[in-house]
Amino acid sequence: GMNFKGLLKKNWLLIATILSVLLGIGLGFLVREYASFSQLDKQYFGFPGEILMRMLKLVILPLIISSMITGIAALDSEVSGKIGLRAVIYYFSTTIIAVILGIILVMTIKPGISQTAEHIDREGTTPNVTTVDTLLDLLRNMFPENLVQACFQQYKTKRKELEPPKVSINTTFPSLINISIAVVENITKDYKITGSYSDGINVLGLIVFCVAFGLVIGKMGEKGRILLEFFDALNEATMKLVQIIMCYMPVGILFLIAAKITEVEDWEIFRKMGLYMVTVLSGLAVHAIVVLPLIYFVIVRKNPFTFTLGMAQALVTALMISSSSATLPVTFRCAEENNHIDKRITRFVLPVGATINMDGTALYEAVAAIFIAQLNDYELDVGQIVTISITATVASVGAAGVPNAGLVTMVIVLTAVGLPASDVTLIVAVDWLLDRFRTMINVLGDAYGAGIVQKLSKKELERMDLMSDVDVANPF
Ligand code: DAS
Repeated sequence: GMNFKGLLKKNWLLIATILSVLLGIGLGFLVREYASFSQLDKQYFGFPGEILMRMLKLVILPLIISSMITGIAALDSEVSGKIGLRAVIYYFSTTIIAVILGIILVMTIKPGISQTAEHIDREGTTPNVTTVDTLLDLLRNMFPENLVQACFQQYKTKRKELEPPKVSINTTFPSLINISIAVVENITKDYKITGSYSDGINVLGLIVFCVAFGLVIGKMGEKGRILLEFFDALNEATMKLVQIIMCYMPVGILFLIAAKITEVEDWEIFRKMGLYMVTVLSGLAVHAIVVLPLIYFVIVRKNPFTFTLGMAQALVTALMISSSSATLPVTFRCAEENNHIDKRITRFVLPVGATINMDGTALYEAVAAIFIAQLNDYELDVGQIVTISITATVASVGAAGVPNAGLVTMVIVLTAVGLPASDVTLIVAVDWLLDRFRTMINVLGDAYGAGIVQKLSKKELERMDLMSDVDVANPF
């Protein structure tokens, strides 16, 4: 239950956060107009915001580990399998709906047709990775070879361009052997695949490990209890820490947004890219206001907008910091405290969702790819549109919950239909803005998922409550 004081405090925080956004925008424009800042001073200006980001990122690791392990161990494996399956079905179907919605909108609005490509700067290169590379990396990251390393690095395939080899075929007597050598060399000539690690928590690997670990602990009986108690205490302590960090949030957000506004260099780009942004934003809006609430209403039979309102603090946070991973602590609090979702559900559905369920990103990737095709006067056939749907889904699963991740995985979608990967540069300029909104929808999708999976799993949860001699929501 929630007392009045708690309710007041939460609303106070939300009001303070929204006020800090408005103040930040005001301050940003004031500083822009009246202060002459050098590049270096700008960095100092954003410093309080940087501290907020650091604190949020700091708690991700203990939060994911403690919530996943206790969440899984508290469910018996048959039930957790069912809940997991329901979650995955929800993630997948809503992502596909988002992609289809995006495709319909971009094909109707046609933002890329009225513009001409000369307006846009086409410089720059992007890393050369294929769909297969990304899929394999996804699997590799699910099975980290080093658990400690997984806490700060993830595996990423890089391709290094090589000098084209000199293929010499004896043209007078081309034997089968030297023709096949030439073919093999031709296929492998351009790039050397180099495995490497890059910064960023390997959330997927940690999740896989925690699920397995939680299952094992749940089966261990008395001995497992010690570990369970430890992780449960860790979870509670981390959430207390989150509560403290959230008090600092209005200050951090004020400076984050103010600093961002002083940094924007080219407002003109917004006029140029206006229709494209309208397409993405209206798609995200329809998904958030119509699609998700409708699914929720049909299944849960409760007011979806009360649910969305309950997530407000998490949504504002996502909008401001454009990272679903870093928003996770706030998502947890809103889902559990305001929307009263069972901890056994949130502990599982939210961390996994923050990593693989990105409706906003999927919608954005589909729209952006077709927008780029339109800019290039490139006619897409049905097969290519299907390819875009599939790769946009893969790209959204593969994107980490960090700022601008979707822009990087965009390369997969473009190369899959033969569009130049370097065209990502066309949409870079406005990504800092679109990233915020798609992250907000990513977070909202995770929260709705928790609400829906809870409803679908009502029977199992009740049965567990009855059957168990201990209180399962709090097994200690
Ligand atoms: N901003 C990322 C997120 O946290 C994903 C993206 O870049 O699309 O959701």
